Amino acid sequence: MDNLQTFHGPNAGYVLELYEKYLDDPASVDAVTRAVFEQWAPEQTRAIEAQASTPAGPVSTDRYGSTPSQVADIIAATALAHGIRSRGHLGANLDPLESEPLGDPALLPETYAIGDADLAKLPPDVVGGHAAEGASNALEAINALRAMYSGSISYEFDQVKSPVERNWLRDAVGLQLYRERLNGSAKRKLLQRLTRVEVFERFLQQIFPGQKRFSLEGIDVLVPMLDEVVGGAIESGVEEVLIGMAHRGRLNVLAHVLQKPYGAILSEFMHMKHEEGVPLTDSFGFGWTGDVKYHLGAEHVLSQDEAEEIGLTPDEGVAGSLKVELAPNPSHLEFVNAVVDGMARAGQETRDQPGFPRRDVERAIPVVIHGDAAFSGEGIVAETMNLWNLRGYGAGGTIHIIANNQLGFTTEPQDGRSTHFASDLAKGFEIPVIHVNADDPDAALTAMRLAFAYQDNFHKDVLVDLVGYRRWGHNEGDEPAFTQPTMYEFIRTHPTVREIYARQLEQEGIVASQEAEQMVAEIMGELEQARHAAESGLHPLTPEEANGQNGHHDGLLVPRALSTEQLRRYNEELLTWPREFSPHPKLARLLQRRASTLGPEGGIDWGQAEALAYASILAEGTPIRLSGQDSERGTFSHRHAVLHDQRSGEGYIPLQHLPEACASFAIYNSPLSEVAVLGFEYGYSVQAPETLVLWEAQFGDFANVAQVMIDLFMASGRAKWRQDSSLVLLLPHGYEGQGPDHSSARLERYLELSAQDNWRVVNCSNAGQFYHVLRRQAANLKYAPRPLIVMTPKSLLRHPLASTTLRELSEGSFQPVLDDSQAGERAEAIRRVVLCSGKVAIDLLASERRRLAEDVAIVRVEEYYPFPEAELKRVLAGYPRLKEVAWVQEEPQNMGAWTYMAPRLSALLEAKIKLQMIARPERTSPATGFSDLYQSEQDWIIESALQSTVKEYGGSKHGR
Ligand SMILES: Cc1ncc(C[n+]2csc(CCOP(=O)(O)OP(=O)(O)O)c2C)c(N)n1
Repeated sequence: MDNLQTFHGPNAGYVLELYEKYLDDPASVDAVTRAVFEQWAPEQTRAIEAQASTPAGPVSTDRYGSTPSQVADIIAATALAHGIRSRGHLGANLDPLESEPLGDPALLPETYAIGDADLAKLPPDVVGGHAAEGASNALEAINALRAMYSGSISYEFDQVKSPVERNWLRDAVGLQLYRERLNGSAKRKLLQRLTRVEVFERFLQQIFPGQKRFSLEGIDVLVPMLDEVVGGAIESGVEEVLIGMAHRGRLNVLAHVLQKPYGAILSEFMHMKHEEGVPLTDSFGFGWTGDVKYHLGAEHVLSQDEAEEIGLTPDEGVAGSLKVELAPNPSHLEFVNAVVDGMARAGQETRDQPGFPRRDVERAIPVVIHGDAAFSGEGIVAETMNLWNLRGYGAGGTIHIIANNQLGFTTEPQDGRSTHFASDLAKGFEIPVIHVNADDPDAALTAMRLAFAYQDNFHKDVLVDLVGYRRWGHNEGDEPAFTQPTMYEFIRTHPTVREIYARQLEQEGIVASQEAEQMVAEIMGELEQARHAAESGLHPLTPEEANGQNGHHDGLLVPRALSTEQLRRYNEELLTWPREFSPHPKLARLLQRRASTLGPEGGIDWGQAEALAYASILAEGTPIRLSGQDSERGTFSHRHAVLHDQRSGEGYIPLQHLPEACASFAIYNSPLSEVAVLGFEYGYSVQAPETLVLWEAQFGDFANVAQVMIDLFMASGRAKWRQDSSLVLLLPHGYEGQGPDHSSARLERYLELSAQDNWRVVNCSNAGQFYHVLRRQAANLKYAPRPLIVMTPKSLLRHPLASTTLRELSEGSFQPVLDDSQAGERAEAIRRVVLCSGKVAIDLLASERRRLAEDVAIVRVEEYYPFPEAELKRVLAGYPRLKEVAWVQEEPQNMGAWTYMAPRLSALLEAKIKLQMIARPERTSPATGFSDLYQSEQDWIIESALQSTVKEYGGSKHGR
């Protein structure tokens, strides 16, 4: 077989693969190939094996031409077919702007030294699959294959690790399972839909020229694609579709997918005529300042008529069964992704039984629409995609759509990403990718159907890269030709997808020549009517808006007190595990210490108080979800919520086995991410308002990696979008000489964001206070939902002065201010009150110098926000001869609570009382990296606080 020389590297590999298949089962290859292999001798196989190990190189046509053979042609045709199946996307016609695809030698017949004439002589079976069906030769089959894999739709599946899924995907494409042949009426409906999308944008452009609307035009087909998801969801019995998307096309999605009335959108535009961002009135008191219209969310329960409009037949459309929700989001691109996944996860879980929540992934599906520039550029995208297969964070398969208009504001892909496709990042997460040309509505709907079916079958993430263009500038006030002149020259004369589709339907005789224009006129008329209606009335204020209370209450509900017997029972149950279960003996001993702390002498530490709080909350029917890095054990080895059997490694979670518990307890070690995890937990808490959701930072300062979630969702979501969350942040905080980055949880960040009753910020100085604040949070989930920010301790976790007693847990309640219990009888003698919080308070209380400082009282501010004005006044009034109040903090002056406390204390203190401040000097870094400097600073703080006159900072030999 001379012609074997023509096979190099991969080509020879194919021969072997086929030959091996043949040896295994002769029937597994087609008849022609089988006939050839039947004549092969073993030495020919060896020759091929030798060739398979040599590098691939171009095959000389001469050489090939001089040694044509049936085998060579079969192998070449098979290899070409394989090339098209696996690399077709590189040659696909994906760009409505008609750029050349990247191309690849694997797609070219000449790479395999075969021509059309040779292919035409071969049977179609050599190409195989669905492409071969109905073809009369291999050339026709190859052409059919090209249309399938390199047409206006193409696929990347090789990154999918599961062979079952890969085969499913290949079959779905090969057998064209999701390419529906639409009948005439379905095509008309689709044209009607595309007309709505386009006319809506055109109308806004006409009436409000230059106003930002972030038009969808160029990727209009996104709306019918979302219809496809909604239709699929109804058919699959999904209860909720949760959508996250940025500005692009949002108004269109609001109008047509969320069914927000045209009139409501138009009146928002009219209002914005005056001044963007100014709310209807500025007197909203406790928390409603609004957001621009393209950030707002919406909810909609689909009606029967709407189901029919998107093509569902009456018997399919189960009216009222599906809620579609668009999450509100800030300008900050892509951050909503994690929030939406968290919402979907919450929607899938039932939490009214002990143990982990029960999950039904069919109940809610997340759909996230990305920008092409943002998808590649923003790290939150990768962090969120990493969640999909994690026990605690999987959202049951997110459907991703890249609304790929090939520009990011003015930046072109070659400046915006290092990879060829906008979607390439997803491949690292084993997510199948479908690329599709946005000017081909049939292909776009096929892509969406396939994506939905994959999600529905496997409950894993899937991505559609919808390649289109942007008809206008980034926003409508922009001139795109400043920066992309040639692109926009092309776009100017490029027909819209509606026009393209209308022409196609006219040619097919499905619509008459004037009908498409008639559709335009009708929808224009509808919009015109909506405009008149909107002009005649502005939004009325709701009573909540009008009275400015917006969910604000002057006090919070106080949780029910628990008897000591009840708490003892919980304690006992938490220290019980199955007889055959054996945790680490040292840990078992450590935990059993918790049995000895219930007497009057106390000793209940942080971990124990926390566990008792959770037990009591679960017994009251409130579910709990706690996550964070290493939170199961606790970074400081203090929680041990999950025990591990020393033989099997199996986990046991006592809080899931409490006999009294009547709600779920979920606890997860999170991946090493702050922003995605915190966003996820925020979303979860929004969607599961009855659940106490807690996120714990490893050290408090790492929370600034998630600053976007804190600023734009937690702190202001309620004021902008009326989005309620009761998410709790546990932020380890305190100066213990560990250097700049493990000391401060940057309390100042939370305090500067505190306003309009947006959340609660506490720094508890003992375990009892922590227990009570958790219980207070749980008791107010419905009545006054607000996030809770807790500075949590490290060394105080086990400090005797920070421990509590059973009686305190049973009889006490959370105190925003703790007076000095030892100063009561010396009240007349007190000249100075030291105000402080958290760990420094314990340092002061524990100091030797305290005995000498007889005229000093140490008062702890346990709650910063809401500012405990009345409590502070009451406590200070107990010291009638007070001369000065010193605010003491470990943080530098420009950090910590000082800048928050100073004006508030000044306003509260009588003029004759001096306000002092004791803190480290202003610094750029929260703490020193030198332990001796740390210690001398700390000594200076304690020493200065516990004497009557505050010395200038200078206690350190290192100086300022
Ligand atoms: C985190 C963040 N950085 C910067 C911006 C400013 N910005 C708004 S839109 C935009 C371009 C986005 O491009 P792309 O993701 O492709 O979406 P498109 O607007 O093209 O639909 C930029 C840079 C932003 N909104 N968010």
